Amino acid sequence: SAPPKSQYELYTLTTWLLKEEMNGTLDGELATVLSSIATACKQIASLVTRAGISNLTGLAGAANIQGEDQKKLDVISNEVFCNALRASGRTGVIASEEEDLPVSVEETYSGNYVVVFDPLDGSSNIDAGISTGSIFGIYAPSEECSIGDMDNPEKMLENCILNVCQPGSSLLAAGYCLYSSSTVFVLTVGTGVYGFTYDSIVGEFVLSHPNMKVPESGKIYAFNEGNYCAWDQGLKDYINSLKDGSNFHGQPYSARYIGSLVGDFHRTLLYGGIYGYPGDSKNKTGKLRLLYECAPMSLIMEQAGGKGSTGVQRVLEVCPEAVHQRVPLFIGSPKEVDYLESFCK
Ligand code: P6P
Repeated sequence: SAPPKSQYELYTLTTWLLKEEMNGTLDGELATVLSSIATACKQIASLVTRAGISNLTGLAGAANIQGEDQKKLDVISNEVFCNALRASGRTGVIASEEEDLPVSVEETYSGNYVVVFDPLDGSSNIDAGISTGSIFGIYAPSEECSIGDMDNPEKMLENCILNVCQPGSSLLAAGYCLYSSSTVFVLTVGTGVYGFTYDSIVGEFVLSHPNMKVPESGKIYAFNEGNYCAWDQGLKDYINSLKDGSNFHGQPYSARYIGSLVGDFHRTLLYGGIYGYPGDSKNKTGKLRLLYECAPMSLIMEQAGGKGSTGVQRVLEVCPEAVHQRVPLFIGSPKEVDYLESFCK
């Protein structure tokens, strides 16, 4: 019979990765990449928590390719992620919201994984101490093209772009780390969704949310209604039906909007409902980036029994044509996303 459970047994992220590896559902090299990402998130959690007392709030004085003013912690978090991925020795190419172009990693000696990430999403909330998060996705290197050799930089860049521009359906793993009232690392490797809460005393992510499943339906919607006037009529009708109760629930929804995708997503995953960032008359494809925001979050939501849609198609089926391509995103409980799509057809 199984030995009595020790009161001191700690089920950490490391334990979980080792068990997935032993079950044959996770390649050891990929486990190493995930472990290095978790270390980067621990470092970022500490930086974010102490931003106000270590002169790390405010702007960095530069803008990224998105034209967004970079916060100091955007730049530092990006550096933390890149350092951790290089040090893993298993990463071939990285693409970041904060990097204009994908970067090939010379230090690779095994694995050669492609990692896409938003190192600190929602950083405009930093100075106010409101939730932020890191988002990542991991692909196998593209069979069609190896990264190539250093003496042909143009060809190498082209191959790097081809390696990162893969549809979300090809993701091997995806996850995020929420920096909020607690620090929670949530990931999927294709066998369901698991959440680990950071225990700063031990310095480990400890399993707190085994096999997460989004409720079939919920009563909360998260949209920035400040953009209402720029939305198309179908979307206005949809939002109005949530507010006046003329929806399939037969009663009004509650509105919650943190302005941080990771915070709004995590609440939606746990409580149900829908988060949306639609396209509008100003930006037809919306604001969120397909590669390192919408696709990883859609894989997680689908693995938890939910849906991630552009309004007209499954996010995971969209094949990126550009690294920083944007798509509209509607993500959450299956019933809410289906209902939303009925207004977008
Ligand atoms: P808005 C943060 O900048 C972000 O990318 C997401 O985290 C968040 O959900 C969204 O943009 C907020 O955008 O236009 O509502 O402020």
